[in-house]
Amino acid sequence: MKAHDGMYIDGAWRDADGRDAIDVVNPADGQVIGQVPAGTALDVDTAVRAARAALPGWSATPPAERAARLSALRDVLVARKDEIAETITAELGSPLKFSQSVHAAAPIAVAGSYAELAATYAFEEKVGNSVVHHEPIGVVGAITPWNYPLHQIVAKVAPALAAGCTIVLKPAEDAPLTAQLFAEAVHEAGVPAGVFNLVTGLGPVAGQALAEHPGVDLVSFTGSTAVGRRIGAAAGAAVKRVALELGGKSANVILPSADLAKAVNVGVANVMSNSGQTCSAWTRMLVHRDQYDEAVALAAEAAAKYGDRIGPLVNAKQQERVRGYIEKGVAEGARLVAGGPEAPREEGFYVSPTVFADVTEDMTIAQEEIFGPVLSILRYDDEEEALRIANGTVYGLAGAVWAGDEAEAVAFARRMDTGQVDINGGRFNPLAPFGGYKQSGVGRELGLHGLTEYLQTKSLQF
Ligand code: TXE
Repeated sequence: MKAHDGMYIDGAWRDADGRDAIDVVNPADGQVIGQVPAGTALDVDTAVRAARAALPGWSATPPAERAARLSALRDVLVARKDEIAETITAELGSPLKFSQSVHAAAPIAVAGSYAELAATYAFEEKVGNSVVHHEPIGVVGAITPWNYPLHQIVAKVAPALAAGCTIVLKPAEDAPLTAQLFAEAVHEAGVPAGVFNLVTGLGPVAGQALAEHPGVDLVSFTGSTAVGRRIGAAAGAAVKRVALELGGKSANVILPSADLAKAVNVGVANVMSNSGQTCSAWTRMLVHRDQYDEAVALAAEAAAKYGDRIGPLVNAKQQERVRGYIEKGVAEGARLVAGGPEAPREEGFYVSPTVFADVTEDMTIAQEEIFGPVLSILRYDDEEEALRIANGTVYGLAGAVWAGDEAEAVAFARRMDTGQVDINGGRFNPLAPFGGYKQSGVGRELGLHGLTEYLQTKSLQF
């Protein structure tokens, strides 16, 4: 795999201050496939200064020209789609088909949507005797995770560019090659020097330096709740804007009138997709008591079909973490009906697709984010109990409702404390806002709501 040994700062690849390197490992076989520099606080500072210097020019660039750069970026991503998919498969271990159809395709749709929004959004609007200007917030510090490595980057960088902000990105240490490829794409798209900058490095070093840099006006973070909490606290102390996209423990509520087999099969696929490393995954399936045994049998069968076809987890630490949760589920009395803590292969960081039945609300596996291919199936007696269980975690990122009648599902969804609900399956929509209720986060990504995260308003009174 091609790797740059510098940082992309001010429009060029430059030597890093940091002398240490980060090994990039293919989790499917544990082989080192490249190295990137581990940035220091000085690397971050250089990048933030470049972003600040570029801010007056980019924020004054007409939205139509910003839209043209975003459109060019989308075209470069389309042209390099195969390379993107191969790089993500090498870093993340995801099956190539999934890398093509999801990891590479979703960011293309998102970049395209912001090219359009930049061109059409009313950056000035008349309100009574005032004109309200929507101005860029300034320099954005973006910190992204590895689970959807390109999508998470584009979901921050595209709206920031559309808004007229400049950016310093610190991507996840597990997937830096995808970030380097993205920096090449930004360059190829003709985005001016300094508008987008990349510093690879470790979270507690480069990530923390970026989050705490006084030259950063908005920190946009996606990752663990523990780190998000710290970043939020630091931003609060500095009175600076923050957007946090954190964990989830989403409920898949199957109402008695639903097509049970479809709801269970799609539900299992949702959890196993990307080896369960999806913050919005429907990891708790809620089934009515009368249909419970049938649902468990269907889910066990569906999970067993996955066999060893799913990809590995991203690294040994995540594999250990997920195994630990599976062991805890067994110890707390849940019934294993598919999979288990053992890996289906000797090589690579795999975990078998796992399904637990007889899961009760109080169990750890029903409350905490596992971030692996593990589904918990819970029983409910009536709709009120289903709702109480669905809303009974600290999270509120996503969810699903299935019913024979769409209106019935929508009525239930309205009462869920969560940021996004798929009705009878749902489909990805790059224009729909995505983000959390409760401890799943602060702020929204994608679409118009994602754009306004990067804007601040000024009113002129006449
Ligand atoms: O996350 P981290 P990890 C959850 C999921 C997973 C767990 C741990 O449950 O099992 O988090 O994953 C940077 N200051 N999610 O350890 O550490 C880090 O370098 C500033 C949910 O990978 O939060 C990376 O770029 N930045 C999730 C990013 O934060 C710091 C996606 C995320 O890494 C930092 C990923 C610090 N002190 C994990 N420490 C989702 N919401 O989709 C780390 N980072």
